[in-house]
Amino acid sequence: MKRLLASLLLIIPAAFSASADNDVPQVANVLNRHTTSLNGKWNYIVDVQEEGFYDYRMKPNRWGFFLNAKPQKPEDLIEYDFDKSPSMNIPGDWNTQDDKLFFYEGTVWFKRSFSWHPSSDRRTILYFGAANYDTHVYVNGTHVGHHIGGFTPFNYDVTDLLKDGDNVVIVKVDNKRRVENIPTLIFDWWNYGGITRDVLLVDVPTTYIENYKLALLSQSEKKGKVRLIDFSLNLNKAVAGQQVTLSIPELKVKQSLQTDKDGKVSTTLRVSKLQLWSPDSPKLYDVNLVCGNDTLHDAIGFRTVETRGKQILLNGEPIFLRGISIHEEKSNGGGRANCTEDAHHLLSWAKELGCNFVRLAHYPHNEYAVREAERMGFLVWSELPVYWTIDWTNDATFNNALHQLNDMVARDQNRANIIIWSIANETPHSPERDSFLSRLAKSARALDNTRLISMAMEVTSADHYHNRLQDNMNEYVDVISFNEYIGWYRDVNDAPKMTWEVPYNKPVIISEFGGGAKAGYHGAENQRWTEEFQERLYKENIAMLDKIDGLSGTTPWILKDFRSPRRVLFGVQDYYNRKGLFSDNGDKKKAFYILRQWYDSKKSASQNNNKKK
Ligand code: GCB
Repeated sequence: MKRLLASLLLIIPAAFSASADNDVPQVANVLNRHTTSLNGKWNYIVDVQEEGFYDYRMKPNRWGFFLNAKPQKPEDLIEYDFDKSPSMNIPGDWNTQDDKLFFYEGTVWFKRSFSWHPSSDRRTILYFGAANYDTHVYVNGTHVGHHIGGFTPFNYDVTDLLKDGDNVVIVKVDNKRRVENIPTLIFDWWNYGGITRDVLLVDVPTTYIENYKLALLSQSEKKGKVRLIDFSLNLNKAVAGQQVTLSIPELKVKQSLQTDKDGKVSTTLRVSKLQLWSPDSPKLYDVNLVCGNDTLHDAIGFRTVETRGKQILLNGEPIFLRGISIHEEKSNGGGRANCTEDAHHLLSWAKELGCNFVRLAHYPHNEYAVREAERMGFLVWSELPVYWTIDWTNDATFNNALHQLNDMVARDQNRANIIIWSIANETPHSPERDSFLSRLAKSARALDNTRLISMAMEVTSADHYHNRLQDNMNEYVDVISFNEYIGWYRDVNDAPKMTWEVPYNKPVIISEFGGGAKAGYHGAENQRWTEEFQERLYKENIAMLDKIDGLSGTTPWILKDFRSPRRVLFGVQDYYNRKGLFSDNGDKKKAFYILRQWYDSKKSASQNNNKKK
């Protein structure tokens, strides 16, 4: 018995007691702070059996990898050495950087050394833009945090662990799919593993601005030509009496406020001659914040978004959202996208298509992408990876979703272009799902009432050709969005006979429709995988959808072919979902021109309407 107990102890992982600490507040707007990049080459060790996770005190000849141990004497046995291991680029997924890791799902350890010279009156925050999926972080051998979730930022104050001179950060990333995760076991995109976004050391004073929000109040709260902007800010600690100065020079705003006992300030600004942000005129204002030694800059746009009956109003005017869905994948052959250039490339294609809206599916995309979309004039739908068959009754799963929601909102609440928080995609109906999603929707609304809430629903058909949308979540969302695949998962010849009924007085977005085609494969329009098949599918769908009462926008599936392990048809799919309007190499398919033509006509119609006013 004793032996059994002893051997059980040997397999306890070093950080077993550290459950995920996703509660650590986010330091917002890191891209405009004083930072030192830890991007670049990191050594890595693939650890299929979690060998590196065991504490050397329990398994003396194993030495947890987080210790970065080195033999002290010639006879010392240490069976790993980061410095002799290969390296890869961070940020970057491991799947496209090492052929052996293309299909790998499991643990990889990463190590990076850096030199540092601490200064007594500053704090250092170690920031990760994202790592997919379950991450442990160690600095100089000490465990500093455990984060779960693959698409949101997290950070740790590591000041007290840093030494003058050489320092080591070691990160364990595990991307095994698990039933209780968000997303869960099955999803239709590549499970890119690794440290997929920036790693930065953020330099801040001991008291610093943690987050803030500037939001234009709705049309109804407009007082003559004066517009009202709500401003709120919180420091990293609850200290009263700190002076915070906000200035927006172009609007002649300069305000000084004192923090309350919680380290917060809030006020409503009155501004005149405000130029609103819109896709046609994506105006951003320089905003400066100062609190003691902390100074922070941002570029912020102001707009309102509301619904009126079945219309979406941007700045008080009805708008048709000419959208497209996008995965966060590089335009040249795949791999996780992670920089402005990657985003710009994809968004330029969306511009060419005539879009004013993008659905960043199916998880929060990186901050560069959201900001680039804002500069280029794209409205954005931002989404949580609550996808398909989530473990609805698991409290930990709900908390995970809630953390991802909080982090998505905390990072992007000042982006004028985000108009929709989407809380889920194609979730099969059940009372458990309704309970989970309604709680999530309420939380989203409580966090941010300056945007619309939606989710991609499924249609439950009443009879063969008559589709009636019925979803108990209708009362929790502002916009009714649903995916439909007439022409792909159902016969394209059905399209002209189909009628759609959305029995709710809310705007409608078709969040997905589309079908696959292999670029360059031509043939008859009833021949699957030809560009002609996809072209016809788009023609039929557009004609069908245009008749839906309250149609306020569409985000067809999808801009570009993307990698997915579910898509195994040899010679055609080759692990790509082929529903792109562009191939993975950037070749336009015929359906691109059909959608562009429709969007051109929608744009002209809205311009004519505006002229008539
Ligand atoms: C869907 C999903 C999307 C898939 C798509 C497809 O409904 O929302 O993630 O990739 O269908 O291609 O089947």
